[in-house]
Parts: sequence; structure tokens; C-alpha cells
Amino acid sequence: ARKVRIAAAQVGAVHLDASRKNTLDRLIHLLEHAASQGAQVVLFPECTFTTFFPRHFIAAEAELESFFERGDIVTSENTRGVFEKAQELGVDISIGFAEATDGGEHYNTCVYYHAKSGSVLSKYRKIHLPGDYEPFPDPEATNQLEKRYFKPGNLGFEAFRVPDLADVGQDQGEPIFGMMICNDRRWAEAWRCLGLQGVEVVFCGYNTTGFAPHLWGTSTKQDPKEAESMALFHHKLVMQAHSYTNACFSVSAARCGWDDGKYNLIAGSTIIAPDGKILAESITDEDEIIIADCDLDRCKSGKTRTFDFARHRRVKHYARLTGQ
Ligand code: CDT
Repeated sequence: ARKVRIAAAQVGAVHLDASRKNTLDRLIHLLEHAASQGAQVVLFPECTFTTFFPRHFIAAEAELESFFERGDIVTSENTRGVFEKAQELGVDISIGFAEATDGGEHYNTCVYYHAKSGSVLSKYRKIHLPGDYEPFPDPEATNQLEKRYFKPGNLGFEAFRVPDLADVGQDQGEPIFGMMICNDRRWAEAWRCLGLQGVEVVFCGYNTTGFAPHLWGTSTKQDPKEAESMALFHHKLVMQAHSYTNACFSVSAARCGWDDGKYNLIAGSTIIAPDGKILAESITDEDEIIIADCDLDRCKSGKTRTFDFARHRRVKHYARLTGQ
């Protein structure tokens, strides 16, 4: 058995005027809570350190920039607390943040931080940016201005090996992880890129609006409760289906709850097995840890039989996927 105890740290409402310190303290508290249950690695959501600002049209540059992190995420004043705590506890973390590069580019990013070496093992920049460049004319509409605020990621979907997590057999090597961010989870292509690299655990942090008819292209008369339940259904549908078709575990961590008492984000953080079944699931829309023992050997049956890609895929018929 190659068992890894994995946790997702779901983060409840973070208001527009939340203090950075208060939000960071909540993340540290969640990490301590996960570590006290024996978690070896903890996934945090997308854009974890602030409210989900792409819902707002922010014209003032200084205000917009205040939501982005600059320099080294591990040592920056606003973010280092959670990395220091991870190292102190010896627990790896994966965490999402809005990244501003030295060259002035902006990405929706996450990193995998390896506690033992105190280093970032892998970085991913969100490739599928949902929503719009221009805000909706309707002042009541919830926006999602990711196309305005971020560039599409330029690092691809790169799986990576993580040392020190599991007792691994000689031939099997270290666990293979991959990361995606929120909207990416709806795209089979993203999962298959990781699946083709033999991924065993996919991490996905998200901010998903519950009721947002303009965004989803549904009726504005839709019942908000029904809309939220549909959004949750689609979230679980894609996490379960794509875990199954790529024979991998998946972990999803929500930023959720009612931001500013007005903007609803779905909860539904999950840990899913390679057969598509849910192993752990959040029960609140607040700060909450979910945790599961994931035996990576459970990926084997799918990877060697039904989804043995080398034997069963018929690539010459897939040319349309890459526009060839
Ligand atoms: N953050 C993010 O990517 N959210 C999107 C909302 C849908 S926009 C139509 C998501 O796919 O969950």
C-alpha cells in the first residue's frame, strides 16, 4: 500500500474588507487542524488570501493590485505565515493566489510547497479563464472578470513527483501529483494531459458562484436554491467523472459561503477515489477540514485495465482535439 493522508481546507466567506492578517490566521488555523489529524498534505482553494475579487469591476489600478501577490510567495509578508507553519508542522501545502510577476504580468496561480525541503516543487497558472473581459451592463449581475485581470497560464499541465509522502515500493516511485484551478476541472483535456503523465492525485481549488444566471447563461428567474444545487451537481459530476476516466484520486477545496453577505459561492469540497466514489465531503459552507487516507495503489486497476491509455487510446482519431 502507498497511503497518503490528504486534506482539503475549505475556506468560508472572505469579505471585501477582510484584513489580510485575519484571513491568513484562518488559513494557519485550518492547517494546524489538518495537521492535528495527521494530514501529510493540505490543499487550499483558488485565490485563497483575499475575497474573490474578479466578481468586481475594479477600475482603480492601486486597488486592483492590492489583491495580487508580488515576489516570492513563500517569503512575502502577506503570505509567508502559512508556509512557515507548513514547514514547522512538516505538512506539504498547495495553495492558490493571484500572482503579479516582476514583469507586470498577472496570473491565477497555485503552488505545491514541499515542507521538508522548504521549497516550491511545482507551480501552475490557470489556463481556462472563465467569464468576461467587460462587466455585464446589468448592475445586479455577478461578474467574473478573469479574462480582464489575468493572462491565460503559460506553464501547461505538468504532473510532478512528490518525495517524502508515502512509503513507496522500489518500482513505483514517488507519488505523482497534478494541479488545476477551478474552471479547468470542467475540461476533459486538462485532466487527460495530467492523466497521460500517470497522475495519481489531482488538486483543484475553486471559487464557484451559486446563483449567477448571467454567468451561467440561465434564466434570471431561476430559483437561487435550485441554481446552487445545479452548480454543486456539476462540480461533483466533473470531479467524479474525470477522476474515474483518468484513474486518479482528486481533491477539491472550495472558497465558499456568502462574501459580503451578498455573493454566494458553493461549498462541496471533496476527496474522490479513482473509481469515482466520494471518500470525504464537506458538510458546511464555512472553514472546514476534510481528510482521507488515499492508497495510491487503488489507481492501478484503472491504469492497467479500462484506462490503460497506451493500449486503448486511438490517437489518430483525436486530431481535432489539437486542431490538426
Ligand atoms: N473561479 C472559477 O473559475 N469559477 C468558474 C465559474 C464559472 S464562470 C461561468 C467555475 O468554473 O467554477
